[in-house]
Amino acid sequence: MSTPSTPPNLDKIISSLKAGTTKKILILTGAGLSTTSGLPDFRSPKSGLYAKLSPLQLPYPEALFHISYFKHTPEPFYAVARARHPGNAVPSLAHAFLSLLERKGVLRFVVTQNVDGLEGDAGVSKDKVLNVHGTWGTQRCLKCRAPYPDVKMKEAILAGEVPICDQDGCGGTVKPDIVMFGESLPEEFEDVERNILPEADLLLVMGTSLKVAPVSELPRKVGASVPRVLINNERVGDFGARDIDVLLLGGCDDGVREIARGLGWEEELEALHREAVERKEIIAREEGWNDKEEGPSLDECIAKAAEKMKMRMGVSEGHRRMLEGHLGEKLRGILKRDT
Ligand code: CNA
Repeated sequence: MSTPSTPPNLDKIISSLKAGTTKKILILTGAGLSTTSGLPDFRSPKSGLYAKLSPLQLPYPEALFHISYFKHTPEPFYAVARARHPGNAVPSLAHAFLSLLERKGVLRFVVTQNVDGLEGDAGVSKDKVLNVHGTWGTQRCLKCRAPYPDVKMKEAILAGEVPICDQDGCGGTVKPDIVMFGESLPEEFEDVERNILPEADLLLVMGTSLKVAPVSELPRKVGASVPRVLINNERVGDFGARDIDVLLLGGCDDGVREIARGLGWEEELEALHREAVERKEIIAREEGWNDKEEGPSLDECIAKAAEKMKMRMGVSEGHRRMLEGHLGEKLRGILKRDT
């Protein structure tokens, strides 16, 4: 961590937690929470997904997750799905920290932009979490909206193939229930803004670049007297603009360990983490997700997909320009999920 000793504002927060006066923590998380679980984020300069996509010649990196692009070209999404799917990923220490806060009775709510479900795997109750960008947990046909069986979805992901609806005569593309760019957020997000955010007595933001609206606006909407803690590799949003802000710049796991240590909860946190990892490993084995060591890496998936795309679609400079023209207006400007 960049902070050699506990910052004074963090000391105050720790004292307030110990005294029982902080008891309604609202947490906002992003992809950085899961990078130590082996799932790459989007925007980290070298390891992030966007930095690796150039072989696919997408009009924009975000096109991979844009509903307009996915509707006519789902192949790249599924080609990299295996290396990004959480089936075989285990919760990080930071995920376990969310569960610990719930056990201690101080967790009001978690809003996660992640689609990996690892907070649930760590033991956080379903009613305490909003997966504001959906999850990989379920899937349905884009055309007829029929749910698609988990087993078939798993087969398609492991093969890097596009799953096709199995309803008679449909043939539509299947999409996991994640919220892509250009799709609406769940209504519950409004409920968070209206009812949960005003009650919160602490905001903890972890592992997000705060680049995706409208979730990125949450920290600004928290009352001026409410402490805001950021645990992230870099400073993001308007963190640091308020005197009472606490910035723990560094890894999420290191940040939560520092807080847990201050509270005397470190051993409990480690134990909770170990249990969550063991639990998830059993589930992953039972569900038949291959060991990651045996599966292709993200770079390999991308190289293979690029080759396939070239062969199947004759991707050329001209084709790329045509796609750019088609999608340009939709994808330019600030990328937003619709509210
Ligand atoms: P992002 O834009 O990629 O930002 C990630 C942020 O986390 C950056 O600021 C990084 O510096 C920081 N970071 C990365 N690793 C760590 C770490 N170990 N400790 C501390 N900080 C770290 O991702 P956002 O979540 O902000 O963007 C929102 C998108 C990303 C959501 O719609 C997600 O669906 C999507 N996404 C989700 C996953 C997942 O579910 N695991 C993975 C990749 C992308």
